[in-house]
This record gives sequence, structure tokens and C-alpha cells, in this order.
Amino acid sequence: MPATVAPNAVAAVSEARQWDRLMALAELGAITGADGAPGVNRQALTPLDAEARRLVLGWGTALGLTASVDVLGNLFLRHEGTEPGLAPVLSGSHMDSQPAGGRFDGIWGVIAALEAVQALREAGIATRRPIEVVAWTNEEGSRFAPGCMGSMAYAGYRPPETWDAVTDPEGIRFGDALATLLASEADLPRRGLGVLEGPAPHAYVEAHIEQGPILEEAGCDIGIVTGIQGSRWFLVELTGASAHAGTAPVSTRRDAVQDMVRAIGALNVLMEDPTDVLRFTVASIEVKPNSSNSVAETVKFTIDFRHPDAAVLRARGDAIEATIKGAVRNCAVSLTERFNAAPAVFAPEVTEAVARAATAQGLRAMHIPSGAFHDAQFLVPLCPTGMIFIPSRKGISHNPAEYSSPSQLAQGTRVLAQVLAELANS
Ligand code: HGY
Ligand code: MN
Ligand code: MN
Repeated sequence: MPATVAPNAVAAVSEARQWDRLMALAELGAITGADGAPGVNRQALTPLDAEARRLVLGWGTALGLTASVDVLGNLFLRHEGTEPGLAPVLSGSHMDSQPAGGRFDGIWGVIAALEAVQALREAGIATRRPIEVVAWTNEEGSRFAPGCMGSMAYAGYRPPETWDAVTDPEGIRFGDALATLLASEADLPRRGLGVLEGPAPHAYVEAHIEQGPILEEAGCDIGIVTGIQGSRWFLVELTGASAHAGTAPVSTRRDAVQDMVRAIGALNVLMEDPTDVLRFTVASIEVKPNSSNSVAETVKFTIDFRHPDAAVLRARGDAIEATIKGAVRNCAVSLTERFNAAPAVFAPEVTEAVARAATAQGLRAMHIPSGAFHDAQFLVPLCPTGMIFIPSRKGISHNPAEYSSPSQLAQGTRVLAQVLAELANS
């Protein structure tokens, strides 16, 4: 069935051009996974991130798009509309990766938006509204916690200076890394920060790999994303006392590792969910002095807790501190909440446009919630927002083995092109 909107733009989406751009970007921070899989380590605000941004800027400005950057480093490439004063349609995602990341998480959404806009222009499709391709700063939150700093600041969810003092494992401040990046892009026009200093977008659409197994198991090409579950991140710091592993009697020890084990054991009980909907993860642990024959003085560990039900997020999340304090024996406990993203529901204006485009293009589609968080979560209060998923092979992500095929990626971008054409003329 022919696409009902912008058939020429849909046809102008180039599978090869998109794949080549993704593979060129995958060279920046290329790593090899345990099984030889090609992955990426291109973390936020690193020189590699800056280099990737330059590559995307080159492709966008060569197209005639106007580049700009805001105080959080969010990068925009604007396709002008026939009515420039109208609120733009935004589409994009993030360019930063996990330390052992894949070649498609985030970056495909930025390249898909660029490809969709390029296809619209090559097809000669004028849009009433401007369309802005956006790359949000630090969505992953692995180098600098939490994630989604760029989209949270853009949406006015937190003030832009909130995270300046956050440090990475090397002790580099977020504010300093951001200043370095912005200095390297001094040639780019500056723009106000989101809705604090400008109009809300007309709509926001983010293309993203599913990062789970559902679409592949269902034999679907497209995920019509219904919303995103809520997430809460905490940092737990236990402070005991270092002591000699050979001489200090266990009865006198204030062993931060032993108390961490007790705390995580108690948290596992708190977070038990026989329906396997709740997500509880401890995956980053720092021990000091981190010496095999000195009892641990301090431990820092992270909590990543997620659930689609706000009541569960609140009840169990608010019980974390008491659960830890009830479990530890000898250490002082400090708990800091670093991220709190409420469950988000996407707008029918966008989800229905995605469904129409998938149907018009003869693609198998299904409605699906997102287990991963995304920048789209913070655009929901500002404007009609939605996402388009494509399958991830075996549901693998945050792993170099993450993979979606050139044709799957192109199918997603063709749906995006049709949705953007529709929204930008609404
Ligand atoms: O952690 C997440 O959900 C996202 O992939 N950063
Ligand atoms: Mn992502
Ligand atoms: Mn991710």
C-alpha cells in the first residue's frame, strides 16, 4: 500500500546512506565485545563525543540545515518551514553511549531524524513547520550520573547548573567537561535553553532501537511505543573503618563490604516481584581502599530501580533508606537520590501517526511500552510526544553485540519520515 503522506519522502530514505553514516560514527570509540562483537565506547562530553558531533554537523550543514547549540550542549539542526514562526517539530535522540555500548542505542535516532529530513528535502516536500533534528546531552548517565541531563534542562525539569559539580570516575566535573565541549563548538550559534528561553515544540518524535526481545519474538517490524516506565536512581555510601585483614578481629570490624552485602540482600527482599515486572539493579560498586588485605573503609554502590506503576515506584523507592539502615551493622549510611523520572504516557497524536505510517507502508507493528528510559520522557509535559521502535537482535543492548539490520533501520526511518511530514504540516 502506498504511503498516504509524503510517499516520495518515504521512498527517498536511503538505507545505504543511513547505514554508512552509522558505521562511520561507530568508528569513533570502536571497541570489541567479549564475543568479538563490534561495539562503541563513546561517552558523553569526551573528545570522541565532540568528534561524532562534528561528523553529524557536517552532514547536516551540507544539507542546508542550520546548526545551533544550547548551554547544556544540546545540538540542533534546523530544517526551515514555509512558516518559520510556527513551533517546530523536534526529532532526535542521544549520541553518547554506554562504556560497553552498541552501535545503535541513541545514535540511530539522531541519524534517522537527519535521514528523514534529508529525504523530505530531496523529495521536495515543503513543511509548514520547521523540523529540528536534536542530539540531547548525556542521556546515558554512565560517565556523569544521572542520565537525560540535556533533555531535563531543556524541559525545565531541573535548572541547567544542577549537575555542574557531578564528577566522573576520574574526578572531572560535568560543568568543566561541558565548558570544554562548548568551547570546541564556539563557531556554532548559541540558542536559548528549551522552554525556559523559547517556545515549546509542536511535537517530539524519537526513533530508538527497542533494546529488548519483544518485537523480534512477535515478528514485528515497528514498535508503536505507548510510554516509558518510571525510573529512580540512588547512590548509597557506607562508611566504616579500614583495618588489617590479618590482625583485626572480625568482632571489632566496621567492614563496608560486609555491610553492603547485608544491604543488597535486604534490598533484594524489598524488590522481590514474582511477576518479573519490577527492575532492580546494582551494577556500579566502588570500594576504598580497595586493597585485598585492608578491610573496606567505604563502599559506594548505585541503585537503578524501575517500574511502570508510580505507586510502586514511590512505595518501594521510599523504603530503600530504611531497608538499608535496618540491614547494615557497623557502617554509617548516606543515600542520595540522583534521578527520578515518572512513568510517561505518549500522546495519541503521535502514536496514531506512527500506527498509520506503519500500516501505509505495509509494516507489521505492535503497541509496546518502553523498559528503557529516554529523553522523550521529559518532552511529554511540553508537547505531544512519542517514539518509534525497531527490533533489537535477541533483545541485546548496552552490550557491543547490540544489532539491528540496515533494512530494519531503514524501515524505522521511513515510518519516521512519514510521521514528521504529517506532524510538520499539521
Ligand atoms: O538506562 C536506560 O534506560 C537508557 O538506555 N539509558
Ligand atoms: Mn538510548
Ligand atoms: Mn542506553
